[in-house]
Amino acid sequence: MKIDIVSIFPEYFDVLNVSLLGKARQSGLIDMNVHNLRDHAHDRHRTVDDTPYGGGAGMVMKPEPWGEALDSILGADAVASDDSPLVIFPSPAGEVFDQKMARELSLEPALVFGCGRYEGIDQRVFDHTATQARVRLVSLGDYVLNGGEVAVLAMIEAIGRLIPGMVGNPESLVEESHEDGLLEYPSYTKPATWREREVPPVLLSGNHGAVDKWRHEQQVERTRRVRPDLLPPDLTN
Ligand code: 6GU
Repeated sequence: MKIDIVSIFPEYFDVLNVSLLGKARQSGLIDMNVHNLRDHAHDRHRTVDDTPYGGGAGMVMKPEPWGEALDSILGADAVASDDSPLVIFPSPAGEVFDQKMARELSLEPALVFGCGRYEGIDQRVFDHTATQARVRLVSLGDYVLNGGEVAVLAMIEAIGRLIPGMVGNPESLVEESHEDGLLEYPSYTKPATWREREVPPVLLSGNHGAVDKWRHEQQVERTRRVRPDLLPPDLTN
């Protein structure tokens, strides 16, 4: 998978050189390039923002540096089609990111992330980019971050670990929270007693059927308690 990131803080993405994602880059599974938006601002101060038309608080990111940066990645003459790269603008005004979206995005050959700061990016950047590529605005959830960088780190971690060839044990991917729509069951390891707390006896029983049943019950109970909004209709009540 090819990943391009545009940001005024490229250092945020240095962390993607470590751990599993770092290995995926070294192995060539992920080809990632981070671009500094300021390289596309040509005034003396390399300005990327300005005051909003119509007034109001904060600053808006100017369209020209964004246009030049995205042209350099997509090609200035690119025409949007089903085969175009997918450009994701992290935004609290976007559709909410979830495991299903992470799965979809892990199948994309080319992703571009455009990280806005300040009060946002001039709307014409989204409208113009949609003529050159596929565009989605994506939010991490209902809270406000100062910019898209941290959101993109989270998205890349969620997407990257789903790319075929990424995780050592593919089973560990399906047995997690959200993959089956429920939260995950509690896990235990040795010792069997710790600070007078016992591991649930069923897990020591060797009865795999009983273990599976117990784990599923735990998933349903936990989901009902913490995230009732996730419960499928047949498990509601
Ligand atoms: Cl994707 N961006 C920003 N700036 N804030 C957010 C977000 C994204 N998702 C939740 N809050």
